[in-house]
Amino acid sequence: MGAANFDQAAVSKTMAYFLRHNPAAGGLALDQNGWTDFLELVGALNAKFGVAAEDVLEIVANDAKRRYVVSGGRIRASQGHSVVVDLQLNAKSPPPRLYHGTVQRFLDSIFTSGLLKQARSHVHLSEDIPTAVVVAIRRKHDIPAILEVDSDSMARQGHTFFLSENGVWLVGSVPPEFLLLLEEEAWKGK
Ligand code: HQG
Repeated sequence: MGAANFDQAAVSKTMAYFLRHNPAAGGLALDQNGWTDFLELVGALNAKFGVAAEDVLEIVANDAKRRYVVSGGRIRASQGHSVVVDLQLNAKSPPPRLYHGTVQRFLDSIFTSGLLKQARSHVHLSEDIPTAVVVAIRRKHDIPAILEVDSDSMARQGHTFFLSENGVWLVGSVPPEFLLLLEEEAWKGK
């Protein structure tokens, strides 16, 4: 416990890879709702990083984005999958505006085709600008861009929104007419 003798970020990246994208790489299988046996995941991580169950639980508990849920001896990622899973989320009416962090070099394409889910199962949106800024600046070598989404009009026009267990708003796509590029003054320093 405490000062871990393994790289927590590296373990968490591998957890995300197994639980969202490639369970077979860890000798794991996800059920249709995205769950896998917690101790089997620990076994796969132990083989790679020498971690124990309590280390993995600590990573789950400390995860700033609450990416993982442990329940009934199982674990799953709350969102971000590229493999097909049914998270059994209920459709939810969104707040009037949502935000998406991206980078400038994608903007031409985004304003032509809209926001597309790319490799993931949904487009990811946040309720607040600071979260979108964090998403944008993680692409370190690019210039951040923050988009405001008119989720109010989208919902009125029949687009279905979901809220993940860890507070990420999910939607299938966002057509360009619902997007507004925010001026830097609107988000810089937030
Ligand atoms: C962009 C991380 C060109 C989109 C983050 C994004 C987030 C387009 C990229 C979470 C496009 C997809 C999700 C279009 C969308 N043309 N580019 N038409 N439509 N894009 O990683 O939202 O650490 O799949 O803007 O912090 O960046 O993994 O999505 O830049 O919360 O938990 O295509 O992933 O969280 O990239 O990130 P991603 P995202 P974790």
